[in-house]
Amino acid sequence: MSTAATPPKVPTGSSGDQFPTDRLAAAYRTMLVARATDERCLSLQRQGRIGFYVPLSGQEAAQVGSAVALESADWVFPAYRELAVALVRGVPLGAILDQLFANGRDRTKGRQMPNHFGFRDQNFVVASSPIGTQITQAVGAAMAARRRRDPIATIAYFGDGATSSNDFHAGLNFAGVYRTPTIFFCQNNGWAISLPRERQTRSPTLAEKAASYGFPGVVVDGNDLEAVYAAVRDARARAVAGEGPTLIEAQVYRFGAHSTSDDPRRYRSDAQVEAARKRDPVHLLKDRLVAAGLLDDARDAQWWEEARAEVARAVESAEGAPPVDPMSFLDDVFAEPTPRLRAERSALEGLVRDGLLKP
Ligand SMILES: Cc1ncc(C[n+]2csc(CCOP(=O)(O)OP(=O)(O)O)c2C)c(N)n1
Ligand SMILES: [Mg+2]
Repeated sequence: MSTAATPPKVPTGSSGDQFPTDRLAAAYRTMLVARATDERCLSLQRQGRIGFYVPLSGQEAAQVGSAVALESADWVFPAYRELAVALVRGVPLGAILDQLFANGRDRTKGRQMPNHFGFRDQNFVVASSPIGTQITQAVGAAMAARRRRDPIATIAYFGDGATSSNDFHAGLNFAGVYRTPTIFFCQNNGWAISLPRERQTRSPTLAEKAASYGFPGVVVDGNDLEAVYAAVRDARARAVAGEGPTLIEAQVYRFGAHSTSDDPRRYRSDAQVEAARKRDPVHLLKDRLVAAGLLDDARDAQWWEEARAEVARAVESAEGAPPVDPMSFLDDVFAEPTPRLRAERSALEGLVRDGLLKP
């Protein structure tokens, strides 16, 4: 196993309107860890070692830039692609791998769909698969925070496809009427699985939909970490000042498949992907760091090695961890087990005792 150093965590919040220069390197290194996790998890899934994975390559700057702009007391309502947001929130990569392997350390006890993690300690709500449901939840939580005079914001992450959901309308309308402290962060990656952005809506931009709900909508280059940060910082300041919500459309591109269950070659051309890769957010930030005298090729190679080593350590540990205890399957259903649950538990005990149910 490699003994390479662990990449540093990027500090969040408590900063000005501009991305703090002294955090650029740590933000870049978080993006490398996210990219390296994608590379590794895609092959783990193909090898049958994990069941499912949702890659985020191409969306690292949008995710890291937005998450660094938040304060730790804020609440994150993700969709299912926000792995880099979780890392910035301080979620250990190992905890994410534990969920992907559904081992005995997995905080969702192996019951949740892979890649649908949530972390209470980091105010990172469990991922939402039904498109758009997290939008209304983020608005409700923001409303509650305001009633309690909690000076926080909530942020809902969703995609271009989610702007066609019922919950998008319900959430943004309610947020506009009640001026809730909510940041609507749309990562427009051009595709909702196989449905292209131009088939989603006739609106020239997604951001301008905010106007019909009575609050600002802004378009931002989602490949530009510092631009994303500034937009979210601004939206957060408005939110906690009682000025209401903001819709941010971060324009990005999904480089890989929608998920490991998808083959994007069936609906989009290699040429389109290659064109988008010319503005790879990882390369753009590398150029920025090199220009600032903070990075050279040798150090970049070392940081990549350290990112891949962190992923390797997390995979090795998660894969080697004990499995979920089958006797936990019936926990957490009711505070007091019902007679039927008690009967099912003793049947389960019998199966485990007879070796018919192995972890
Ligand atoms: C209510 C609902 N309808 C359909 C689906 C199937 N589905 C899963 S992901 C997805 C596309 C969502 O696209 P977008 O909002 O752009 O997010 P992205 O996956 O691009 O990040 C769809 C249609 C679902 N999960 N929930
Ligand atoms: Mg999309």
